[in-house]
Amino acid sequence: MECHKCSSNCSSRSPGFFPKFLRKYLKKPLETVTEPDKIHKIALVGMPNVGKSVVFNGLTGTYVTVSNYPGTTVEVSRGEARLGGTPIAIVDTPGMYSLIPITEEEKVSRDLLMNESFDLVVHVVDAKNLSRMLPLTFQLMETGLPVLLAINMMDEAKQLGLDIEAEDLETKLGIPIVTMAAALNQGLRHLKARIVDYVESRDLSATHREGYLQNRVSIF
Ligand SMILES: Nc1nc2c(ncn2[C@@H]2O[C@H](COP(=O)(O)OP(=O)(O)OP(=O)(O)O)[C@@H](O)[C@H]2O)c(=O)[nH]1
Ligand SMILES: [Mg+2]
Repeated sequence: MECHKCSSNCSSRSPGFFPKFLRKYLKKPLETVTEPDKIHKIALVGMPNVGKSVVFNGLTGTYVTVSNYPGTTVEVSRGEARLGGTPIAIVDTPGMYSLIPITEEEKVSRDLLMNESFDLVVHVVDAKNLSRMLPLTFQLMETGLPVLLAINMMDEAKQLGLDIEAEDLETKLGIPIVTMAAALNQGLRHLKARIVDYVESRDLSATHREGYLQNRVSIF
């Protein structure tokens, strides 16, 4: 329909006029914008097949989006958890062996850690192969990232007769440690409690963030 045939008197309206039936589309993005700094954000990182996605599902439930990391075909899952009343954004990163990337997945995980500001990085490891996995914990810590170590697959480690002295390790490493068997829903509540404890201690997060920002330049 040509404009002059329209029954509406458009010319008398201000330039900001927007048809009523379209206003909901105009308003929606503005209303849903949240300030990123107001929500705590954590990343799940670790080698492939250690149980990151099982932990992610245990933390987030149904509020999940999966999308390709920009410019890649690598999928990154994002979700939100409400832990003890605290909303926390959670990112499930692709498996990586080292912060010095070889594969595209590792590069995506490294970029995520470098480009997004996380209040906490949960390093998920396989209890059966702890000594092979701890070097990545050290790399993450050296970068200044705030790290929590989640020692997963404790059920299989126990079957093999492996005994992990988590409290001793926690004292030695100086970071929070949780033991769990995510697939059996064991240790998940403890993990949630420690995540909340950690992200709510803002001073600690700020200190870690400062160290992180200083160190990231020297390592990368
Ligand atoms: N026995 C046992 N199996 C587990 C546990 N947690 C995860 N798994 C299993 O380990 C396998 C890998 O789990 P995922 O969550 O896909 O591992 P991931 O770290 O996300 O792997 P990538 O995405 O490839 O890096 C699955 O078959 C899980 O069911 C656990 O605590 N105990
Ligand atoms: Mg996964």
